Amino acid sequence: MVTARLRGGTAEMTALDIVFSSAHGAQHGEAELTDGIFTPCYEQPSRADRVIGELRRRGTGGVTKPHEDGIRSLETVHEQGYLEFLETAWPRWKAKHGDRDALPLNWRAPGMRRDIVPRSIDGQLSHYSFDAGTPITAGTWEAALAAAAVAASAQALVSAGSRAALAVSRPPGHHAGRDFYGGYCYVNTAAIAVERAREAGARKVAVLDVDYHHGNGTQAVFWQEPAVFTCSLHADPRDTFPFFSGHADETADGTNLNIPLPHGTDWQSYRPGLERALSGIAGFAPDALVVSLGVDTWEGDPISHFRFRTSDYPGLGRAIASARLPTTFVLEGGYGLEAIGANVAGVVEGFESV
Ligand code: OKP
Ligand code: ZN
Repeated sequence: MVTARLRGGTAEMTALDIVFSSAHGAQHGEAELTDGIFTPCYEQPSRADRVIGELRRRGTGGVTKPHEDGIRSLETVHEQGYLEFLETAWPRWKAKHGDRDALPLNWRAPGMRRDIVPRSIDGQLSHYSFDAGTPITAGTWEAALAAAAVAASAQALVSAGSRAALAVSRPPGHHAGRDFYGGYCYVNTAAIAVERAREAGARKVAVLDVDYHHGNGTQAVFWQEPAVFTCSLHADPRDTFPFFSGHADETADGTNLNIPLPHGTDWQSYRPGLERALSGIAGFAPDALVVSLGVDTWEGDPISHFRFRTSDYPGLGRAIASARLPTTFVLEGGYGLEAIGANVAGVVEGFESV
């Protein structure tokens, strides 16, 4: 099949490889702090269940369970001390405060110490997090392990010769850094895919982040890594979370490209930025592409302000396919439950149609 593609053949259609684990459901947070009140978590199990349900209904691809090891995959990206914190945070919190989700209550001000990790679980939550929207629950570690394994497995299939794969992973990952969590993200699944591709021999890898929010975690993970080009289109951080990252002048000596866009951006006004991103990627000449696929750009998304229609997503997939690279899609955001499945399916089906 790879040969047919290199010849430009169209006769053989390879079905998309989809990787999914029902263990994502272990992460089921109760509430996040939003707009001054505790609101039910937008990042909830039905998101991935809707996506996999729609993909199965359409027959978009073959669905497999992860075959890679979660811990080993996590260790390629995250600091050991951070992973130890993440694994033990829930039992330590529960022993101290009881059976309710763990949320931080304060963060350091500029100039305060960051070289000494607090001893108490409360201090450690503050030390390793950057928002109050990302609860650590009884199932966070299990779900994070599964998400890592799903992302690594999707990449392993692509590295073994598949044209493309989709990691239906949850919780999302692009806000998580080597040693911090926030923005509904605990472990950086896209970064794990990048490292898996490099292990398999890719010399240069590009990340294209099309989630509505800036992928600050992914940018931070690879900031000092010239073999990985990171690129994100997102709502201008002057207006939107994560607020302190995602500006156009963050270039990392040419290996990072940020394209901030105004609220109200629709598919037509998004396209020139996407073309810039794709030329940036082409100029870097990577061996593989990882796409942080958030569909919170949808017009009905409850926490976002772009105006993509469901019928626009196949065009996004076709544009990504024009990069002509082995491609691993990793699920990020998208909180409009009624459309998340159709929007994700639209992207990967558009990609497959090219
Ligand atoms: C995660 B991903 C809503 C506040 C939301 C956190 C957003 C995290 C998005 N009022 N704050 O990039 O989709
Ligand atoms: Zn997002």
